Amino acid sequence: MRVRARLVLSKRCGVDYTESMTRDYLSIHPFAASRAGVRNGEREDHGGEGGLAIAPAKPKLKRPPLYRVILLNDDYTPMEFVVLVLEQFFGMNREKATQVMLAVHTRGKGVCGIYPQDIAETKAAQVNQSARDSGHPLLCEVEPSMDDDEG
Ligand code: TYC
Repeated sequence: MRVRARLVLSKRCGVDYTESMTRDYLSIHPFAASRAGVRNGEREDHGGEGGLAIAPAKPKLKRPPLYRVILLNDDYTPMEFVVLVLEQFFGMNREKATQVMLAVHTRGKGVCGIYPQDIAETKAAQVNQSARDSGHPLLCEVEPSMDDDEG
């Protein structure tokens, strides 16, 4: 990722100097950058010893693979309970929760949300536990989604 960084050498350093640079982000004190020969985003080769070796920072962030949380239909769980579950665990308002519940009711299954794996599994487990606690057979499961970068 390219980051626009700004180096400001303070008056305490004896220089009142502002330089705008476009370069890979380096977490480095301006003074060290100056000593390392970093100017205008480029490394000046001073040769010999005493220079500070600086490797460009590599972007480390990768988006996690995503998983669908799937709600399954059954003949016994009350519609109102399913709506409440969708509101409680998936942040849906009543209108959206009712739409999703009816889609699951008519099609047999439906997607409640898409999340990183740990969040998806936690939500499915919360739904299943809540249904068990209330004596309903409602089931929720998780499946890999093709909607991410790896898909
Ligand atoms: N089919 C259920 C009924 O008629 C309602 C229902 C909807 C159950 C969605 C589960 O995931 C579900 N009472």
